[in-house]
Amino acid sequence: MHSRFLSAFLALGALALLAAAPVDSFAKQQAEEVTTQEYLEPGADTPAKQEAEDPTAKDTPEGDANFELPVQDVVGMAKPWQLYFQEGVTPQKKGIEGLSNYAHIIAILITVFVLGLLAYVCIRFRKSANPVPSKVSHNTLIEVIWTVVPILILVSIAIPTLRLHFGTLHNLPEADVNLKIVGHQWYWSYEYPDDGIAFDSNLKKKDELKEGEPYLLAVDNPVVLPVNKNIRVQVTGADVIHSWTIPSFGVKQDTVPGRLNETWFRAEKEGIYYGQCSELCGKFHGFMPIQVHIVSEEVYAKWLASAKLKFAANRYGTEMVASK
Ligand SMILES: [Cu+2]
Repeated sequence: MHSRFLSAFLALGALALLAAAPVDSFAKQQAEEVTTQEYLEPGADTPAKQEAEDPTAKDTPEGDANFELPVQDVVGMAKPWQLYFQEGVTPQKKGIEGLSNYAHIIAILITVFVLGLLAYVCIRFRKSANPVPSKVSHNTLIEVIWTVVPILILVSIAIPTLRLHFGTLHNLPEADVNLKIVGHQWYWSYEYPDDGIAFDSNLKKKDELKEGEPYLLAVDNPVVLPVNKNIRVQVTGADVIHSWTIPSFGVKQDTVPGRLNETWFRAEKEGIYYGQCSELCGKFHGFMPIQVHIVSEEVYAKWLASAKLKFAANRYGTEMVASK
């Protein structure tokens, strides 16, 4: 009898708690919102209020949401039977090509020199031509030469390497456009903080490809950037390490969770450029390509206006933040 009474009492209590909980948490949430708002800007209008007063204030650019990017040549893509690099269109990539050529010339000269020496020794000092071998085992001058000359060669490679590394690759000039890139398993998301645009970029499936678009390289939402402008790129990872790479730009930047890495580039030729994630990041590592359109300033302005409409739901400070 006692236990039945007790369980009925408990059930009633639980019901009361259930009924009270939502009301209580809602009231709490509202109270919190008010205090946060007041704490940030005492007496200020809420964003919702401002929008209601002036709907055309700042967030409705005059753009065409259906704006299509003009057809462009594909510049940055590997071709069948291609030798050497993909075409370089940034100062970094040109510097990398120059350094690579220089190091290769030195390597070829050394290889030819050593091969010549070996051939000379084999022929000149063969048994029939040189029956009594020399007993010389030390020659100070030669030893100094074969120590000093390689040091000089290495220094002559190190100097342009360091100049390229600190002078071009990591010496950020003043940025015209900022681009934030987040690597996800397995897609990229891009943010244009200057313009409040944010969107995801996913691989196009085979049946989504337009004519001529390469499978495993084409994406649904490509990155669009202006030609001859300094683009500051900040990258981070959402889950594991990825690497944002465009061979034609000479850019390969690891996206590390919890870290903001930075690089820059200035593309000097309009066109379409492809790249791929270059850090093994899981089972769909090969399915998160990168597509960049380098366009004229006028096209870029039109694209920006259209992107603000197209990706309006991802706008900064509103839904995008709230949904995370
Ligand atoms: Cu990846």
